[in-house]
Amino acid sequence: MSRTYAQRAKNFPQNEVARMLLKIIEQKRTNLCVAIDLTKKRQVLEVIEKVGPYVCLIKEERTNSKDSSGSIKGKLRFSKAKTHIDIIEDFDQGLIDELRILQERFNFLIFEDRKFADIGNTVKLQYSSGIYKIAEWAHITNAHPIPGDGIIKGLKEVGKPLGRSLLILSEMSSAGSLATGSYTEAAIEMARRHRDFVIGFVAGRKLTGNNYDSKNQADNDVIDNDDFIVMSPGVGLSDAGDKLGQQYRSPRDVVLKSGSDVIIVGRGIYGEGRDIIEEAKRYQESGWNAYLERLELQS
Ligand code: UP6
Repeated sequence: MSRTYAQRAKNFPQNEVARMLLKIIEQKRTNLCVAIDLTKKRQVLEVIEKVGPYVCLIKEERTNSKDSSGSIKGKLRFSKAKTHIDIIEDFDQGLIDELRILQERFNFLIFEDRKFADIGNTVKLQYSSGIYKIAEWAHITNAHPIPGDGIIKGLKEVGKPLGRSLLILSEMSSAGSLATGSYTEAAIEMARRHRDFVIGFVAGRKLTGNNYDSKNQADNDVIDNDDFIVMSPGVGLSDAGDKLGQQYRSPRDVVLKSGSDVIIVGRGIYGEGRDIIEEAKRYQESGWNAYLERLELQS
């Protein structure tokens, strides 16, 4: 039974992206993924520059832009960026080139939060083709399980030869989400059938092994042959939610009480009036301390 991020790398023998991510998290001591939901390429690059030292992953949204940052200095230490590439107004290959340079220079992974949801043949094309060619640059993307196994098979045909990985959306953070109960259970089974490509879940809590319960320490371990990386959105320290159904929990709740592995934070870091660097530090510390506390509980 493994507990630390580094120990768990061996649980993903078929998936280099998972091993890389776990190693980066441990090296940089951060389980923070920053979700960059901004509409201009320049804004995206500026946020990456600021949060770099504190994140393990950047979640990107599709952006277009010609201007290059040109001002990226120093050693960035994030392991993951989450994007939504299709919200970027000035998307062009220049952004992808910039992201690639940053990624190589500062050692982080990119998660395109595409949330694929169509039949296998269609998602294959959406993943490989069009303007964005997501498979060419995103280490990780994600899919809803609703179409059935075909969605994973289609994405796998494109992504696996390129060494890419997939997360399954088995729960959602928004109020009234239908992704609960037997839907979530079926999503877990689907992921288990495709361990060569699926590395984890977007969900609010640990879903495999014994359910995580901070009061019941015996149940906290990962089962090595059923290990998945859980990434949780809906994380905020200052707000309870937004006006459109988003619901926030603290990093401590998510990582310590619910046993999640990566916190995904967007507006909590770069929302209006926020000091991006200070907020990134605050979330990084909060997420990492919750993980250390979890390890202590387990020992
Ligand atoms: N996201 C959620 N909830 C989910 C799945 N994904 O919020 O169940 C994504 C959103 C956004 C980010 O698409 O990119 O996580 C959350 O951003 P926020 O911290 O600004 O609310």
